[in-house]
Amino acid sequence: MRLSDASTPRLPTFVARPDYDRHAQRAGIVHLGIGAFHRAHQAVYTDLAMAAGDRDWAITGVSLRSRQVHDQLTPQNGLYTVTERRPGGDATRLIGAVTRVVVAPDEPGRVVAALTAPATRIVTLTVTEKGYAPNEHESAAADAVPTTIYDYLAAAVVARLNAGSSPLTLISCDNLSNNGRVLHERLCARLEAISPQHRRWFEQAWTCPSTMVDRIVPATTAADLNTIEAALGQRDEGAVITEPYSQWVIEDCFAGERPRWEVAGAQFVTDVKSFETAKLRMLNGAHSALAYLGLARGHTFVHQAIADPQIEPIVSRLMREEAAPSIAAKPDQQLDRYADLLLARFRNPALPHRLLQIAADGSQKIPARWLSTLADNRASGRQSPAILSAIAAWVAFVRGDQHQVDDPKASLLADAWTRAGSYGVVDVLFATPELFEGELTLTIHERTHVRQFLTNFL
Ligand code: CS2
Repeated sequence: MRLSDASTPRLPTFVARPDYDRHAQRAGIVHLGIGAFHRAHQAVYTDLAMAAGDRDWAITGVSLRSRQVHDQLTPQNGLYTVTERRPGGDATRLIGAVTRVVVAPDEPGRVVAALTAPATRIVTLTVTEKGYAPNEHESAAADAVPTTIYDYLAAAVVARLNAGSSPLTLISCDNLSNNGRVLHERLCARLEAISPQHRRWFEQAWTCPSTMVDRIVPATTAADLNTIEAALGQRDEGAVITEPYSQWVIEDCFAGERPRWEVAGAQFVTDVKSFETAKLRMLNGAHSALAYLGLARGHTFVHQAIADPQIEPIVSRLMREEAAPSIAAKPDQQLDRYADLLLARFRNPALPHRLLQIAADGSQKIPARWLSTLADNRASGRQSPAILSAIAAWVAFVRGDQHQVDDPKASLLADAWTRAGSYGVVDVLFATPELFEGELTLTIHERTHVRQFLTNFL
């Protein structure tokens, strides 16, 4: 039996479920990039806000590329379960907030219609770091078929102003520093090329709060789906598995109404910067280091890599002695305690998290995770040997002889190896602006260190 509206009465009683009339809710949110992370994070907050009495915040999920989530959720009327893995046992909740999934390349017009609908007040995005790459053709005709987030959002600005509809709040939920500002600036540039009048309205009335999002969500495996099916007595093709921990810190600047996400623990603050920098540099910085150091030493999962006595001290140092001193922490932000909490989360053996999943898209991730920490430390005269060693593990990884390199710059990286070999590759990657620019390149001294560390990984 497949999970659906009709099957929910037969779910076991341990499954918590929405008690609002989900099909009576209008869609107030359009989400771009409906992957596992959104389903285990923002959709849960919205579901809990509606369970607490908020209305008309159903989510229209948009897949910008593949049909997979559509095919998983549509036969299930948008329903899916979230299972929190705890050492002491699982907790499962049925999520009712997603009522529709649209595949953008198949039906771009429906995506624009959802963004333009008067009931829509918020757009959330999880499109990964590479999803924010600026449009290569800023001057693309306004009536061309949309493909990027900027195409869709610009079309929404134009259509909403022309229809006299309300402005929207656009919330980036990706691991980018200043995610709201990046989105705002790049969308402004796109709009300017279309029409200065629409750009002005966007700047005056729409908002792009910056956010810090945190929850570890490993990709669901076929074995996970079978385990969940055995527990539920029903097949849930859209199931997601995550940790109990969840955090969402949102800059409090909304263009209009919002759900009371605080009922589910979201924090609204005037400035997310210190939360965001701590999360990117400590959690994500440690994660990427675990990925490349761990894969180099033959591990598969995060909890195995953090248990390796050759790796744990490097990761611990990276968090406590390299990242933490670079963060302008708030008085009540205890970064040492934060590092302890992160180590405990990484050690959770109930949630196997593949290092290869984290290793993907390194060229897009390491600027915010390592290179800006390194630049700040350099400017303050602090050494960053743990980061330099992690960089060496990344350089070895992108050679691609042990694992497939899943990265938008994979061919440029492979090329650098072919052209320069193990002696010159560090210079090609870190001394020319092809990949990383400005202060994100490395000094001669730092490159020498990386080259020395690299010999350990070859
Ligand atoms: C991970 C993140 O895949 C990755 O790059 O570092 O997805 C990480 O699990 C989340 O940011 C945790 O909030």
